[in-house]
Amino acid sequence: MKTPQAIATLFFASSTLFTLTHCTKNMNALPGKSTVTTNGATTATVNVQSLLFDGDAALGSSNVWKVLNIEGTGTISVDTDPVYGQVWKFYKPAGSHRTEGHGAKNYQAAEGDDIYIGWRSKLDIPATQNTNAVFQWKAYGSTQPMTQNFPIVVSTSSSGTLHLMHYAPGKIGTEVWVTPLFRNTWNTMVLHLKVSRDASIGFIEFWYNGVKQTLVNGTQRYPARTLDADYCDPKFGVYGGDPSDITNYVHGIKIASTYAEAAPTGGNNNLLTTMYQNCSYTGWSASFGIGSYTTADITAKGGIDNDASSLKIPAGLKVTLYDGDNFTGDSLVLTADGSCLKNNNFNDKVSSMKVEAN
Ligand SMILES: [Ca+2]
Ligand SMILES: [Ca+2]
Repeated sequence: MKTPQAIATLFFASSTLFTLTHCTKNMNALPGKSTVTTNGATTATVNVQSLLFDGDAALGSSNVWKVLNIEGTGTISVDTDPVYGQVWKFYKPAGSHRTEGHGAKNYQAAEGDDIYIGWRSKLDIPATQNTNAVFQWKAYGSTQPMTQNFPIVVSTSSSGTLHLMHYAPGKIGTEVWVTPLFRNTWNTMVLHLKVSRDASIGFIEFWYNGVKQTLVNGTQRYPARTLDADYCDPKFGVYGGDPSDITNYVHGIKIASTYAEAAPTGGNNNLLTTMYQNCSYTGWSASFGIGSYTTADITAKGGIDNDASSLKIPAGLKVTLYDGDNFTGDSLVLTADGSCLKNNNFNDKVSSMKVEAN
């Protein structure tokens, strides 16, 4: 009973073709093909897609969430994003404690399952506002003991980071992974879980913006107990961060048995700032991700010392320009496009630069 939303399509070797819709509940939705016998006569090749749950906002709240958890005056609504269309908008006002959607409707992970949970998120939040969670893998039920409560959490910290936490029995937290918090821009995440109450069987893997991450143990797989109490469900939104107005936009929620089907496509935020020779973004150009760049580094990427006159800076980045090499001399901080550095008394001066998460 673990794959109620699995979709299986049968491709028959003969000319017969039909779609199986209501007979999938006892099937393992493993990817790939297998041969089945129907009525003891027809042999077919089954191509089972591995999408287990689709949390698309366009499907409507009643088809995605089991329960809406709002403590205070928050709202869960559907917003229109210029790139992604309909997205979930979880708004938690200052003074409220929780605005979360408890998924996943018609889906339940079971002991031994191997699943990928993918989504993209954009957080409108003060830079150093800690939260209890912007994503939870939350335990429910009372037949079996509740020892972890929330085995896996993604949350923000007061030091301006986004981190992935695992809570072992006794609610002993470990920061499994951490990155500077990129606010007001889309970031994609995929959790790969081996779902188990046995810590020697269960594990966590994690992709951020399309890149599989090295975790706190120095490898890309963190062994852990990933199932607590009777069952665990994913929750999205905002929990905690009570002093602040916080909005978490979430899109592309999927649970699947392969990375490829769970991972949000496109729009990965490998954020780059681009420097141009002339005002209004013309002439030579050179692009830079997060990092520190000396004159030699700028030259190596196609820039020219003392020549830059405009910069494109996407939301989520802060750029500090320096007149001197090695981050010395006069400096200028920009957090948005600079169409002509003459306006900032910084034309044809840039000799080194730092690009940071904003
Ligand atoms: Ca110039
Ligand atoms: Ca200079």
